[in-house]
Amino acid sequence: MASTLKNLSQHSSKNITDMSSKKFGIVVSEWNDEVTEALFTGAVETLLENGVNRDNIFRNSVPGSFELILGGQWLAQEEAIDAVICLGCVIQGETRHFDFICDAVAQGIKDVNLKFNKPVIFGVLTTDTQQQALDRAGGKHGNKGDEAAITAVKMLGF
Ligand code: DLZ
Repeated sequence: MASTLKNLSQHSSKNITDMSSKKFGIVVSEWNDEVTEALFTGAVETLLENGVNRDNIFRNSVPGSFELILGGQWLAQEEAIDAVICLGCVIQGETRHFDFICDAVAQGIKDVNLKFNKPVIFGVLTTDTQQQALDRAGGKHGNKGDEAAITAVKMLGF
């Protein structure tokens, strides 16, 4: 599995340019908020470590991961925002809801990237259990929020 090979917080310093004037919008899903708040903390710390000004980080919350698509679009359409980071956590339940949500969110966020021609990062954990999610939100597999933030930074250095 990918995450057993790679800690989500590891990255190279390639394509990291001056971020001091770049503006980031972060959308955070309230569903599984123990996990998503940890993703948010990791994302903000990583942005700050890479030279982003705290005043240039804008946060909005949405009820669930499905709403990350529209929330992400509302931020992406703001001309001042250079990159958007979408943070969510979908945990497998007993029904097929998981598959529909995960597919819709991945496709929806991809569409927003292309529609607004700016980075809109998929920072959504899709796990079988809450423990797997916690392991990837500041636990033994790192923090997908860090990974999402560094991805945004690197895309702006493209
Ligand atoms: C309904 C639902 C379920 C069952 N599970 C999750 C989840 O694990 N993670 C998540 O972010 N959201 C979940 N949701 C809520 C949906 O994303 C969405 O908010 C609702 O279907 C309303 O559109």
